[in-house]
Order: sequence, then structure tokens, then C-alpha cells
Amino acid sequence: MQDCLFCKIVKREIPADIVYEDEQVLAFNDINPQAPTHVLVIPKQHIATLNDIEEQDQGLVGRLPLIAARLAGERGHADAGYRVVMNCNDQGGQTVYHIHMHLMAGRRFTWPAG
Ligand code: IU
Repeated sequence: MQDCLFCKIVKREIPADIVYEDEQVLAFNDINPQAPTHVLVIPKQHIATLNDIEEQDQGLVGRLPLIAARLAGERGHADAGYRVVMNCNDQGGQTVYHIHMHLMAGRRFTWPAG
């Protein structure tokens, strides 16, 4: 997607603080962190929202929590705990229309989310 911000990050057209990359997935620090660790884990393939995930994307999308958990573990957050969030569309709080998993850790989170 030409105008997608996260696709541009994948293509290195705009900078990001990348913390993990493999063939399918990229992870980078959120520009406006809401916790000591706040990483966005995204598929390199453009998928606009959770509503747009197709049957054949299962493996790719399943990789997001796998990588998020791995990054949390590497940073020592596994035992204390952490939060992962995916927002969908306007009322869900989505502002960038390329699916991403927020990994937030390093502080206590409340529930329900605001
Ligand atoms: P949301 O779930 O779509 O609301 O999350 C989008 C996130 O992308 C949000 O936390 C922003 O701070 C973050 N972000 C970013 O990391 N870099 C950017 O250039 C832009 C947004 I625009």
C-alpha cells in the first residue's frame, strides 16, 4: 500500500527504531510510548484491519503474539507480565490502518482498558 505509514517503515522509506525483523514480521519502538517497553509488532504484508485477515493469513498473524512474547521474555517481562493489544477501527482506537500488535510492559496495567 503506497500511502501506508507502516508499509513505508517496512520499506525503509521512513525511519523507525527497529528492534526485530524476520522475513514476515517487523517490530519497532512506538513513537509515543505508553509504557517503559512499547513495541509495535507488524506483518510486513499490508493488512488494514483485523477485519481484513484472510484464512491464509493465519500463520502470519499468529506470528505476531509469538514475536511479542519472545521480545517480552528477552526484556525480562515474562514473569511480571505485560499486555498485548490490537485495536480495530475507529471505536477500537485504531489510528494506523496496517494491523499491529502493541506490546507494552514495565508497569502495571489496569482493566478494563479505557
Ligand atoms: P493504534 O492502535 O492504531 O492507535 O496504534 C498506532 C500506534 O502507532 C500509536 O501507538 C502511535 O504512537 C504509533 N505510531 C508510531 O509508532 N509511529 C508513527 O509514525 C505513528 C504512529 I503516525
